[in-house]
Amino acid sequence: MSAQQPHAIYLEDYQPPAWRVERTALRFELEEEQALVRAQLSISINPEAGSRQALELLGDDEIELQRLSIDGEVLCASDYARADGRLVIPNVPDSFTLECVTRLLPQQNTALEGLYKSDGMFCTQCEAEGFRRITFFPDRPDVMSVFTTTLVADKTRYPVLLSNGNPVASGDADGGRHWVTWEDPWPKPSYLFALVAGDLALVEDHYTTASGREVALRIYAERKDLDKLDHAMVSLKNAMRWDEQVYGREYDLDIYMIVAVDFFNMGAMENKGLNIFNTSCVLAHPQTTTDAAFQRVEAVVAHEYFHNWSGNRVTCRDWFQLSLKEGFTVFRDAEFSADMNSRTVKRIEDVTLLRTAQFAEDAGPMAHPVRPESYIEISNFYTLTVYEKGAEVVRMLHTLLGPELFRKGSDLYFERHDGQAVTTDDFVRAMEDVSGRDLSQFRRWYSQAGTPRLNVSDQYDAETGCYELHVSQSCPPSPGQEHKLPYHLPLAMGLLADDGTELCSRVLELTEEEQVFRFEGIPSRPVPSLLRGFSAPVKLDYAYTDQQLLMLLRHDTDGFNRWDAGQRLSVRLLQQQTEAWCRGEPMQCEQALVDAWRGLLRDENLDPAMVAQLLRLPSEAQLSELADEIDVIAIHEAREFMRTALARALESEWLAVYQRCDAASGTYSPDAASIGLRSLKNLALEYLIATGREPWLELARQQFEQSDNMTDQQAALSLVVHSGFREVGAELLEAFYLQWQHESLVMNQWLAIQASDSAPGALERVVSLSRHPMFDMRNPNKLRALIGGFCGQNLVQFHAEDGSGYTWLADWILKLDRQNPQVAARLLTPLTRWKRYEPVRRALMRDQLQRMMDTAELSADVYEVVSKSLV
Ligand code: B3K
Ligand code: ZN
Repeated sequence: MSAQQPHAIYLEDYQPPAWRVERTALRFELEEEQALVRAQLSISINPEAGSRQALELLGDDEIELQRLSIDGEVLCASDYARADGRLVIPNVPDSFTLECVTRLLPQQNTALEGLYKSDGMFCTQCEAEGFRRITFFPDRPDVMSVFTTTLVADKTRYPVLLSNGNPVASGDADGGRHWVTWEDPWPKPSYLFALVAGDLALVEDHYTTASGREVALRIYAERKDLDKLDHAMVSLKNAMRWDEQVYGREYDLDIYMIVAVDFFNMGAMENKGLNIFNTSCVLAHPQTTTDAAFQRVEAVVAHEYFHNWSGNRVTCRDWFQLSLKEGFTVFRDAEFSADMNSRTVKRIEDVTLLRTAQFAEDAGPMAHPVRPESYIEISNFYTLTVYEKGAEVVRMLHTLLGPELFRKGSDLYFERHDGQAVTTDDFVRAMEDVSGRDLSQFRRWYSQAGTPRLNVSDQYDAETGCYELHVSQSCPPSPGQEHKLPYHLPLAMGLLADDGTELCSRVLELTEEEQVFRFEGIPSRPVPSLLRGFSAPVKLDYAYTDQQLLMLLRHDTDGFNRWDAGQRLSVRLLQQQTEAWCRGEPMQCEQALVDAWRGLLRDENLDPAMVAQLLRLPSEAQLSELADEIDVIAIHEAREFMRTALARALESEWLAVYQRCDAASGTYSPDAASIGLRSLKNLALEYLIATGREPWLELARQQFEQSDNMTDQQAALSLVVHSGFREVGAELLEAFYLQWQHESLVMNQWLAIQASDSAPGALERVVSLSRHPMFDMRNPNKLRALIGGFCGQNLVQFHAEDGSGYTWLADWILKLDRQNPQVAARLLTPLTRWKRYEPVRRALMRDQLQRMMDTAELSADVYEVVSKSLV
């Protein structure tokens, strides 16, 4: 148990800030041993606050306060109190300038929050509460200030000095140092502050906005990575154009900068005018980057750019409102990616993530509403629920209102709240105001946690031609929420005749616990295609027959539901095999499925990207989420059995498809059509390898050696490493290492592929990799590759029956917690799901949680996750 139990913060306790900070002038003296920060804050009383209060600034206990003055008068220790991350000054005038000098040790900052060093360059991460590690400030998003920042540093080591806004002055200083002053005219919360100092190279381009404003676009990285920035630049320009066309939003500064850093806790950060990116989300080159990573770069560059409006110009009142900016921005970036690539494939990928990981979160101990009611450590709430489910909630508004009204609503929201810090309620109100609709029941999506369940049954009267759908909804209890009220949701659907003809398509609105929808003039008993496009983040049950699913897989006009029909069928058959395996009975592969897949493989008119999605079996993680009680081994065995059976039964089809796609792929290009061809080609190779036959091993080896792009090379590598061909796997790993040892991001993949290898001896392998020079425990990307790869992608081995995987993870968490609590808490996720497993593993997982709980001095981050998991 930690010495001092961290306490929770509640949404209902929100109070407007007592003080405002109109202007903030910062001066950073960056040195090798330390950084000195002088902050001058123009503070005045907030007329909107209830009553006058003492001035309270937030500042981490670790920072050294060197001097504090008010209007030039230095304060002595008795003039203020400093404790528990706060600095309280009781006697201050109504309006004054506070000056504060702090001393920091960025070189020792391993938490990567606040000011820290990444590979010799200074950089910052302030969201959510990093600014208080730099200086004392009302570090909360509803205090918005105009920032001016001066950076002073050695000119040779740090020729590039960047901060938010525009550079307004610069010059040389004594001792080989230089300085630059940046001014950001837009008031912003402290979480959007950023600085970078380093020896960086850049690519530069420019963009002319719709209204004719010229914007310089600069992407900075280490010199060796200069050839990997083109894709990010193209993506940025596409995103800028798209936001003008689709949302009418223009960029508002003269410069837009992105900086790539290797040590970063998450993907990227939308600091005003100066985005800081994890290298993994910005660098891209055909030879070193996979298609998936190319698409991720495009999506993340767009996401951070879109935040300039949904997040920066209009920001969050408090951190409970995080989904206001994140849910909306994820919805925006998903639509952007859908427009740039294949809409259906993007939707399938997003829904798969939601169903696999967000549904699991919703069913676990950390379940929380899209707008949480309380938190201990806000970093733990940058979750799939806030981001992905939050985006689904915005998507439902889009569906309910239709595109025109939704656009009117977003226009009103941006106009009404420009320059303000607001709430999810304000967002919904804008949608209500333009549509005249009452969305009060819809707001439950923000306040109730858990994944709702829809139960659908139907009735058909052949004489009257009347068809009825009976829909009931419910939502399971979640921590602190025993009973849920019914949701308001759009249920997009269609009716198909037996031969696949579409009889009608509609969006039904659900508001009641039980509802009946009637359709007249239906000539014969139809097959319903339900929840088209995944119109709401729910689980839907309807007693489809296998025949009906096969018909939908062939004929549904909704591409998403075609895929979903196939998934439902695969899930059903896999669940049957899992049960057979548990009973010790032989497993079987349904001939109807083989025939349906053969049809898809032989149809050359289908979109390869879509076929690749249709022929992918649901993952072990997704099957686990769907299980009543997770039996990791049974799921693995059933899936392997099915994969091998489908591989062997369709061997000649897989080969034909492999050859067809290979012949059709020209030189590498990351466009949607080429990506689709590669994805089907590599899926075919996966099944060929799964036959266990030697010729296909040679085919994979050839692809590994001859391909001109990382997508194909890495696919071949991982297929061989994860196959029974152990010796060749080891050989390819070695060759890959020798080829790419100087590319850190490629080496992360090399670590992840090995970590997710489920063959016996996996724990020994990851233990030895953790001592490999390529691994660096201070770098979150390496941690995610190795520890995340083992615990999240290697389910059979992580869940080894002796509990060794759990102990290994807990050991890591305890070690990492002292270094980087945020990453430690995140890596802990697999253990939080302990209640879902069978009794033996359940107990072993719980033991490790308890062991962590009994450890003195856990960070608030890890404490919150562990303590909530043990309830
Ligand atoms: N807003 C940042 C996330 C910050 C996470 C802080 N722990 C990236 C994004 O969502 O765009
Ligand atoms: Zn975001």
